[in-house]
Amino acid sequence: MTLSIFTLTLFALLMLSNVAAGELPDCLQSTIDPPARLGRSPKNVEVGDPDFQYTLSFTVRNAAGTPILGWSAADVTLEVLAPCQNPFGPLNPGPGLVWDAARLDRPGGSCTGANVVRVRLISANCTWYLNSVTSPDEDGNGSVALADLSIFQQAFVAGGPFFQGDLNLSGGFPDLGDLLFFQKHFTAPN
Ligand SMILES: [Ca+2]
Repeated sequence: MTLSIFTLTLFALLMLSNVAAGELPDCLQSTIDPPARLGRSPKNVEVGDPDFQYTLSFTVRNAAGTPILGWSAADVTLEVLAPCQNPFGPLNPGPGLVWDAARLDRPGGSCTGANVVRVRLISANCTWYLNSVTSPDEDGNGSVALADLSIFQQAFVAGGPFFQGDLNLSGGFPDLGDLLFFQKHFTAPN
């Protein structure tokens, strides 16, 4: 009987340790989407159409690449760092580890530079960096205005830089989709 209880206890402990090991976040498997660039806009909510709103999501995965559901949003932070205009942070995601349209309803601007965006998974001591920020508020003054259109237009005509021209984060050269994206933010109510 004693041996049986001991065996059961040992078995239970082994099962627990397996579950715990399976639920450890893996820094190499966890991902950010979109992976290359953060988008933000002072009109992100006012646009009112998910097709033209910036969001960012984070997926915590274990070593097997399986998403770990229900991870605490308090354990994940997003920061925009200098020299980007209007750096903010740390900013936690909402449910499902998504920085939704409201969370990214922030003054611009657009900028590039090594490691200007930092995402951290605090408990695992993991850090991810993105190297550019895109915004229809190109100049970062808090409004989407003609001065921003001028900056976008130059990137549109020149075919880059992407952080100023690829407003819809499609990853391609600036095109009519990006112009429409700008238009939506330009015309959205304040
Ligand atoms: Ca502006």
